[in-house]
Amino acid sequence: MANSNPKIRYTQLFINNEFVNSVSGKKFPTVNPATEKPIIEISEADKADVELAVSAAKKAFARGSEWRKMEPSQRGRLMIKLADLMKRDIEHLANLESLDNGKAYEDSVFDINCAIDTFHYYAGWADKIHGNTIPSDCGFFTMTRKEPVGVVGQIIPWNYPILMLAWKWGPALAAGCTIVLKPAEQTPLTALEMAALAKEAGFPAGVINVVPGYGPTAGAAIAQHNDINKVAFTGSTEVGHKIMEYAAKTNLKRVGLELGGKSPLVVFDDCDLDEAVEIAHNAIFANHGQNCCAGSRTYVQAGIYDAFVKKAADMAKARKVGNPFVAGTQQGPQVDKDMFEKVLRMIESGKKEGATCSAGGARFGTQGYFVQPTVFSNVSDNMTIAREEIFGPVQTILKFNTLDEVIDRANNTKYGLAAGCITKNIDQALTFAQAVEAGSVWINCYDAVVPQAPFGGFKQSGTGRELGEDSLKEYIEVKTISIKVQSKN
Ligand code: TXE
Repeated sequence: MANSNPKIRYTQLFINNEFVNSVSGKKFPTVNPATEKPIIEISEADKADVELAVSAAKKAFARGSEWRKMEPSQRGRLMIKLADLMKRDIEHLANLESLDNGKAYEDSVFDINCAIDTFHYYAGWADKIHGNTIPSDCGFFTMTRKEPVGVVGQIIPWNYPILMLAWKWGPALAAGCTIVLKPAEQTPLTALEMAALAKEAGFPAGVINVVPGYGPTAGAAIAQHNDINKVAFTGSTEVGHKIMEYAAKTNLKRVGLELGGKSPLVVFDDCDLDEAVEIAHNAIFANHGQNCCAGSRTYVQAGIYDAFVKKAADMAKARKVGNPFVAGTQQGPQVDKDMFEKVLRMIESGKKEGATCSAGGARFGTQGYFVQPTVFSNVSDNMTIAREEIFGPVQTILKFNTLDEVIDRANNTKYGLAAGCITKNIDQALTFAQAVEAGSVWINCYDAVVPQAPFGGFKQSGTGRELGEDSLKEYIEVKTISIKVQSKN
């Protein structure tokens, strides 16, 4: 049941299966975005704590360790156990998530169920990661072995705290890696709770370590650490550039990046208008617009443009904004003051640059980081709101005439995370799907993200893939073993 005052059990770092204070003794507050008030103080990790976490993870990965000797199927069973514990505690986890992040309680429950599905999916992989025997030249018997990359660093954002954790832990644990995870400073509560559940599930000490703290200190220490063999990062494109640089300047660790987007959703005039308006609405307003693959450029064909704008504005005006713990709330606050102010700045730029504000356009209420669901029409491609990631509840609706034209315009961005189109014409849909530069393309739907299918970006939306078999590859080294044979047969 929704409860805006859940008991917070863990506020310290989690290293080697123990909750400990940070070396410096420093703490930082985590803030409730619905009230702007601090919730509690959390131990703040920096370089010295990352050092301890990495040595615990290294020890847990050492040859002969309990984790290295564990049967692969048992790794899978531990993940199933973790998923079972999440199910047991789903209400508590959802309350912590909503308190810390501001998303509606029901949305937190949905995210946690997706996280559980992710663990189930990767649990099934644990004993199915195997190499090949290869018919090789020159009289060798050749085989490949797939081995975990070792200690991995994982830096996650605040928009889907538990879900991003599951996307990172799932493939890493299935592959047999050990983990140092830094949650976002805005939302550390559920990562610490998940650490406790991992211990209860039976993961050996050091396999999972959680170090809440800030990006330039704890995050950078992870990305620069010479004993971390891979870093997986989800966050801004700006910090993505830094992560690559840190890796380049230290040990050339493998880098997986899932970054920003400005994803086009194209609505053709043969669509069912009401259905299209609803898909486009959810594509941008879900999670308050704080979604890397949000459909943040809605391209609508000229013939239906005016009717679409009217319905989209009506739907935005009807969206229920408010207390995340009240049933029926669709939109809570933006995650923090910085994001709130960024969204309001972007709204002002839309007005200044000449777009028509068809709904919303201001703060919602007087307390908490709430923003009115906002719709801009008559948007052109060169406006700031059409080029930059807003990461807020702001729909920008652009007009187009032809398929060729809209493909060019959709691709005219540094990003390439996702794209969508709504049409009854299969040729049109497939032409668009093949031509658009994006890691995921959704036809007559949006946000169809499932554990089984890869997710990730073209261009500056990232490198590598999460979810599906592709994500596993990011946590695996392939070793080729060749044996000289006496005679070929
Ligand atoms: O991201 P940051 P912020 C986009 C979105 C948003 C903007 C800024 O447009 O408005 O980014 O958000 C850690 N070394 N996305 O400031 O800073 C940080 O502590 C190592 C898209 O929150 O990238 C946190 O854990 N780590 C996105 C994580 O990086 C560093 C989700 C994300 O924070 C670091 C979030 C450093 N130097 C924002 N600096 C998506 N792809 O879903 C920060 N961090």
